[in-house]
Amino acid sequence: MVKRFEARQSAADVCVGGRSDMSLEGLRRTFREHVFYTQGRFPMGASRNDLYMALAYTVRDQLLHRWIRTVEQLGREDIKIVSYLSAEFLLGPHLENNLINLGLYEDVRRTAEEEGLDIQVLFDQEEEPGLGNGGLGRLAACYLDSLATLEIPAMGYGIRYEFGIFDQEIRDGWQVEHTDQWLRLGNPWEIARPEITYHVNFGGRTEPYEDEQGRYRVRWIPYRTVKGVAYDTPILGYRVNTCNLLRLWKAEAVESFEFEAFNVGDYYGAVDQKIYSENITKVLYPNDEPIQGKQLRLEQQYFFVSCSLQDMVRIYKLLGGDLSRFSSHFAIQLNDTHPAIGVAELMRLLVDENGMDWEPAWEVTCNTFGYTNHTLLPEALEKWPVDLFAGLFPRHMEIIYEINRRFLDEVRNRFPGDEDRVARMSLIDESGERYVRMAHLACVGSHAVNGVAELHTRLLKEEVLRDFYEMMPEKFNNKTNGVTPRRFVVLSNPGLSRLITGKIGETWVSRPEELRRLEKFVDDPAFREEWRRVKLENKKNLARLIRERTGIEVDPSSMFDIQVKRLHEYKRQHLNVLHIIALYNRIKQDPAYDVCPRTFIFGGKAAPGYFMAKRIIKLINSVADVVNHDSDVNGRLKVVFFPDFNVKNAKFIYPAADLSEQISTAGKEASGTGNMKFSMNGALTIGTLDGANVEIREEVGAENFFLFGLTAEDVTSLQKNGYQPMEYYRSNPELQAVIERISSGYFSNGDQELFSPLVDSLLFHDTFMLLADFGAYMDAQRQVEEAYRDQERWTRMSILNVARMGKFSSDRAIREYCKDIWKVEPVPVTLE
Ligand code: GLG
Repeated sequence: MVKRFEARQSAADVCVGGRSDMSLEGLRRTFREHVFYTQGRFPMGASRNDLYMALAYTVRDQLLHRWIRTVEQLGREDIKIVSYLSAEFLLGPHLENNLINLGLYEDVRRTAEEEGLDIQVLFDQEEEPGLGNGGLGRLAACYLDSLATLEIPAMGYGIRYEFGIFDQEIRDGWQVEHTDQWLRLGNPWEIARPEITYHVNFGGRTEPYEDEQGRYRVRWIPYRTVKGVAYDTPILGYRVNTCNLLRLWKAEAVESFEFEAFNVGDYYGAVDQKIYSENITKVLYPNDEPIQGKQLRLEQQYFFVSCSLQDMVRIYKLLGGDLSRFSSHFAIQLNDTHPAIGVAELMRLLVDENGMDWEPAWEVTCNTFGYTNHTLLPEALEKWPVDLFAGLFPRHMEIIYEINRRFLDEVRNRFPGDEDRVARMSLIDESGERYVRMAHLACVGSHAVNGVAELHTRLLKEEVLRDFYEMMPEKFNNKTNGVTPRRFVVLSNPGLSRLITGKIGETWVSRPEELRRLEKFVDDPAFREEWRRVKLENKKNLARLIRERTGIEVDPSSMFDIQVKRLHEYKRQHLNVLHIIALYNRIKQDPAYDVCPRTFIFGGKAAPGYFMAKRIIKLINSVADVVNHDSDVNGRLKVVFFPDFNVKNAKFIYPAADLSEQISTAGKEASGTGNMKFSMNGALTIGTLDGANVEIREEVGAENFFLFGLTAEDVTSLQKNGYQPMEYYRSNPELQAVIERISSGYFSNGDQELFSPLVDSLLFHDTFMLLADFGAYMDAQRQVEEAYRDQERWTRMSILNVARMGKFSSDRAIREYCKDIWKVEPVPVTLE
């Protein structure tokens, strides 16, 4: 603080002609300096990693000036800051993205070339920070990109997992997991802030006391304390100076505390504590759904939430802010219920630690938080056993009981005599073993609750959160997801980006609504020709990568039919497989059958403990083995399971797709975001009326979308009336033949057991109604084939998809959050 003035001066000094010099000469000099002074190598002795690190530092130097200026802005009292709390941030590699946002891509590529380096090789060297499972974590990353691009002062808060999502290997057709060691070679994108630390408490008991004014107070006497250390990553916006902060917390031991309180003279005991403490941020839980009852997971959640809230309170107090006005300085968004314990923690900080009375503290809390729900699956609603919760957080448990007592009074007031409703809405589930319901806590403690697609929000209001909607309809709103066109078009699909920019200029990158201007070129045959050429190039690139990673040869002129996403029964990768087998059967029956040549590409990770999902991976690979080597098929169909799908290799996958598979059971996928990434890259969608598919279809036009299947309403009523998968099976001979192929052991060297769990589940339960949708899916695939055979028609549809996808930019989504929920405005950053 004291040094502020001097520091600012020296920042300016450093930036003139120093490492922030953006000229080619300056970049080259900085790069060489980093090879020597940072990596400690002569150019001759530098490894590929040394060169990558030096380049990363060269680019980071360009960010720092912007970053420091932005952080200074965050320290202004008169602005409002968005705080995005998320247990996951699936960022993907930084280097290429930062080059694009800085506008330095070409210069740096050329400079590297002059130094004799292939920049792609250096991009490849970067380990991606896989600090998320899938859509939810990647959404958080897209939102950080958009917040910075829209010049919104914002911070992301999360966990610095030492091991992110596991690396997936496919061995003998099965998924094998390997630890993700992303920090092994160092992380040039983060700056450790060992001075910014907080203590986080666990366990113990509470104790009432009287404060100086004679007021009743409670203090928490914890059993154990862990230290959180801040690690900061700069998040630069596209072609702006705003460079926001992602602050991730690492857990460390509070050594002195351990020695004094518990382990006097017991050195090994103290080391035990160290290991225990550090465990908290060791590894990301590799589940797409909440992990019920795992203490460490709950500790992770509280750990990062407590550090983050303490950080905000500290920042606010530094500014001289009065805590009763906290919500005018911070808008906190809860990304799902993972950080929902923040509601109780902010109350504790305000009431216990800062002497506020309950009512004003509650008002501040509700005005501060917004809650985004990401799921409709009832089993995915997070709840914690009361015993576990109270054991770890005795004070929070009391606070939650008090919140609940007051809240249920209101419910009783509004709905007198309706004790069923009271039980349904309670923050505590008392129907059997007692649980804390995190979604209820989040709803009650927030001023805004949103779903992530129109259909999803409607179903939240009608089903999952219906009671809450009836009582406080004003809180509910929809925020359809979006994805950043910087990473998912500009970075991933340079060919298409060039083609588009050549036609309509480059403003579409920050204003994708302008893509509409492409529509007028749809009748231009030369443009369509170019469009196809770009797609073919992308397919060739992916074909090369597939050969490298799997050894499978695929034909880039065949239709690339792609499904990449987490493996989950509701996403129905196995419905896709049923279609493949049906086509295969037709060929086997008549080798002259005129099938449209297709390459089916799958990718995605299964939760390590998810038996069925892993079996589906095995099935895909087993079908691939047979189909790819059958001489009757003769290469017309190919099946590929692309291993280790992640943000890094996604950039080769979305741009190469002709067809995007979005075939979840209606009413199960909250939104989906992969659906958007495909369509923005010119793939056509075959999909159900689920999640954001509904809105994508509305935007691109029903005639440019292959729709099939049950609606969410159909699914519900079928379920109610007792769904019988067998009926569908009996009435469809093609379906019977497909199932027979699998259960006969045809794909498993005669082993009839291997896939029987899958087959039995389909025939006797079929929770996700594959059999009910099979016929409609086959018909829709037939239409796909017809359309694809007419390449001119297909290209038109593809162009229109891209032209009409503007709505699904995360910039649009973030603008809506800013206006409706956070009430924040852009604050442009100047570099003096
Ligand atoms: C969830 C949902 C997705 C959604 C994503 C982001 O399942 O449908 O697109 O969040 O809102 N767990 C997820 O990935």
